[in-house]
Amino acid sequence: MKMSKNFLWGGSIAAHQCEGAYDEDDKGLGIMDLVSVGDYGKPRKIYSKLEDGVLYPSHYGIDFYHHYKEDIALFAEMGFKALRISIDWSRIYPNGDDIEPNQKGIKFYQQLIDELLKNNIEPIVTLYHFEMPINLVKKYGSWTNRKVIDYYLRFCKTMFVTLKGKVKYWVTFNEMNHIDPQTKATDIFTYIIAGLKYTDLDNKKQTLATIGYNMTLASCLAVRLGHEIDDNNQMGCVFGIEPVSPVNCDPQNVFKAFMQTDRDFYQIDAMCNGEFPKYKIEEYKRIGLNIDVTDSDKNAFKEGKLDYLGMNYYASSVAEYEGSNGKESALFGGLQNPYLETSKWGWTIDPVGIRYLLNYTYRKYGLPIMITENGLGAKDKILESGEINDDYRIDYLKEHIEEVKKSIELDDVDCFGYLTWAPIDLISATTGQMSKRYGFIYVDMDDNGDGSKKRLKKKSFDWYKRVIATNGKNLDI
Ligand code: BGP
Repeated sequence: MKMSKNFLWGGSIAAHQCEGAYDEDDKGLGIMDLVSVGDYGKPRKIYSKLEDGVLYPSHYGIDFYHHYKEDIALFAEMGFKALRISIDWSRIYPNGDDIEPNQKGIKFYQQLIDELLKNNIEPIVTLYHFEMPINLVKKYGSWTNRKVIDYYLRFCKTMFVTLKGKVKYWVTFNEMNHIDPQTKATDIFTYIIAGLKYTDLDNKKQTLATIGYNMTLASCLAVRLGHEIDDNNQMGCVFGIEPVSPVNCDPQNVFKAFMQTDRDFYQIDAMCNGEFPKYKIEEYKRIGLNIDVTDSDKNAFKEGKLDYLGMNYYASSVAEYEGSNGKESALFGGLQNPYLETSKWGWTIDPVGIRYLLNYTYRKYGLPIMITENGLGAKDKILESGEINDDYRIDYLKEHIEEVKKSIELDDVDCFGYLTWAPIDLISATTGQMSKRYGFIYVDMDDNGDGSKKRLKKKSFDWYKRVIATNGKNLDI
């Protein structure tokens, strides 16, 4: 297959990591507004209410709320065909259960989308990127409660109607998939997904299973609704997945690796195959968990199938095995691969993994796939000349794009877009740091939120511009 001339080159950002302005224009408090900055290897601290003297990076982000025109102009200068943004639910329904939406929040996103369209950039809109009004957690228990699905659909409907005819590509959820009752859960992952700390949960396994089910169901209902409101809508969901290798060819280890790679695919199965997978229901039963699949849920799975899949890819890992004492991989658990390098934050760099996943997923579902996130978090240095030579980032992206191209041109995977995380430096989701930088554009701010907020082009800026201009043909530094 040839690379389409309409291939969507661009980048991805998320509201809580870039907007700032956390209490402007009647925005409500969102779950990430209560999480502090972490440090290398140390998790972010999660608070139950705002406390004086604590630094909450979502409160300032990179002030995209007031800089979006300038930032979009820079993306346009790079030739972006697409930008994935997220809509912060707590700007639209500050408490989540409000009857009427907040018009000021709506206006902001209308202007943002108009600005993208004016610059010929296709907006790709995520409806839930770790951004839930905290009130829904406190009052209803978050996704453990089916009422929250109704509030989510109310929010989705508002956005589908508001942006009808302007937005075609929707993402129902970003990475709902890191909370499985069978694997080691962490506070930060359950919190960013559902606003709940793992260690605080009663009946942990059942709660995780219920959340996983309810969010999957919510996605299917949103897909159905999106199609009802506009049949031009292309409905997708984004998963953060990684290939897991066996430590050796002992069949037990090979099997473990398969099961760990496949861990989160039950949700994708549910969203693509028209029913919640029986193997998962049976697995839950065996470990004493119960999921109530009602007749109306069954219809939702049947009628809410995805049009495309979004894939976030950063790293791969090695399956844990009996007696393993290898170095833990820093991302979704598992072990580090001794054949591969890691980033400064311990994420294993494995370009071939992206080809593996593209093939695996495409052959399983036959749906078009967009790479919705891929990138390298690194420390950048401004030289005295003012230049920022981020060759390491160019190398990472180049090696991954090469594998994406092979997937399309040699393996015939229908991959229709590649979005980097993130085209501009912003707050890290897992650490809250500003110094974990991903962008082509440097933002002059430090981990304390201090700095001029000035935007500077890194070396990778011109590189990516050329990649886009040549539709991926010229990847040379
Ligand atoms: C993905 C999230 C993004 C982003 C990215 C990088 O899982 O969807 O929001 O943050 O990971 O992670 P981090 O910011 O922790 O380096």
